[in-house]
Amino acid sequence: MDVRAAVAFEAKKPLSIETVKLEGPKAGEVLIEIKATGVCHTDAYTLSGLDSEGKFPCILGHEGAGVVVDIGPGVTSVKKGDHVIPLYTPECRQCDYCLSRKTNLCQSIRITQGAGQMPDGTSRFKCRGETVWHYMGTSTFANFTVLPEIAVAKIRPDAPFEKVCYIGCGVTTGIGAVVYTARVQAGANVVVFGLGGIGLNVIQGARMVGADRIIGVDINPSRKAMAEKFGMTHFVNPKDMKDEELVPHLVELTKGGADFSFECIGNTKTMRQALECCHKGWGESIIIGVAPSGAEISTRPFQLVTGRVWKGSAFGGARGRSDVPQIVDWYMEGKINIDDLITHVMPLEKINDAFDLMHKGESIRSVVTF
Ligand code: NAD
Ligand code: AHE
Ligand code: ZN
Repeated sequence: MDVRAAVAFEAKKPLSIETVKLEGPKAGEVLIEIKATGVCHTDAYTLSGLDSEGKFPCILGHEGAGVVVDIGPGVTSVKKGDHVIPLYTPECRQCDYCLSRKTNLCQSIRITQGAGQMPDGTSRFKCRGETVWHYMGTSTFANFTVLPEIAVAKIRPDAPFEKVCYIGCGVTTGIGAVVYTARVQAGANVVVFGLGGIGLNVIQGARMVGADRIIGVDINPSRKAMAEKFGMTHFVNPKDMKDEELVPHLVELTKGGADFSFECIGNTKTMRQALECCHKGWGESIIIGVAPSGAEISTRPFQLVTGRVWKGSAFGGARGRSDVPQIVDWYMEGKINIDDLITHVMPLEKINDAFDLMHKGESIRSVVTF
């Protein structure tokens, strides 16, 4: 079939709106009509050319919501008409990783997914006769896409696509890092580096679980008001002090160090600061930000010897098919705020504006509706 998609032909170039050929679903796969998709910083990261898994031409996008319009042979968990959120972290419930119960990182299709392919090693998209690769197994910058059934979460039909698409990445990543990865306890002191589409969700997760001090760190002063609305108690702009003053200032504000810190930027320098502002003996720092391929983190090993813990979190530690429907319920029940984080809505033709707004620090989340 013909679909409308924003194609990334090469790194660092604007996306191009094209009519693309899409093959239908094979065994175990579903065809989804994408109704809305968010634009995440990770899409910009891959488009920048710094992602070792970036493969061009491709259809980016991994924060979507839509409807199942066709199913391939053997599909049992969803049917035509079901509302779904595509999962870049699938949940097969059969691989060693899923069965371990220790991680959300299902590996059943990770290799082909990282190579821009469907599980059978092929791409289903073609543009002007040329293969176009999938991205993160989701390719939501298209009005139709195919996905394995293990990579869709069935959600309630009354949830608005243009809001809950954000649960496909940013909301789940931020709130999940607090509740599933770090398991932040009530009364904890929390420091959040980066108050964008992910960090603000960390903040609302921390408030949800009853954290005490919630300190936000960002170089963009316009983030302060929004972060306060979501539960931030103190704002720190690193530009207001010398580099070496930031960590001691955060340790003082947290009365000895953070119980938990979260890095939501993707910068190796702030990753180190996030670890080092943690409390001696027990503070845990969770890396969420994606740093350029080849970048490395460093700290004095003494920081770890003296009890600080460095961890990472992908998709908030959430098991997509099991946890995403519940996060949609939290939104529908008013327990979490998504509406105020979606600062811009646009048609597919304007998708490059979403990247510009992000780079200028003017948007939290832009959502494309089809
Ligand atoms: P964003 O652009 O919306 O937000 C980034 C924020 O960091 C901005 O507010 C910016 O002003 C701030 N910032 C930049 N440099 C800074 C510095 N030196 N000190 C303090 N603040 C600084 O991005 P986002 O969509 O929130 O994504 C954040 C990061 O998380 C990206 O690296 C993205 O790739 C990554 N991410 C990871 C996962 C995961 O599963 N691990 C999921 C989604 C996004
Ligand atoms: N391809 C990149 C890694 C990118 C990355 O870390 N992705 C996160 C999700 S970011 C969503 O916005 C993730 O889920 N990682 C786990 C995984 O298996 O990819 C690179 O640097 O090679
Ligand atoms: Zn994302």
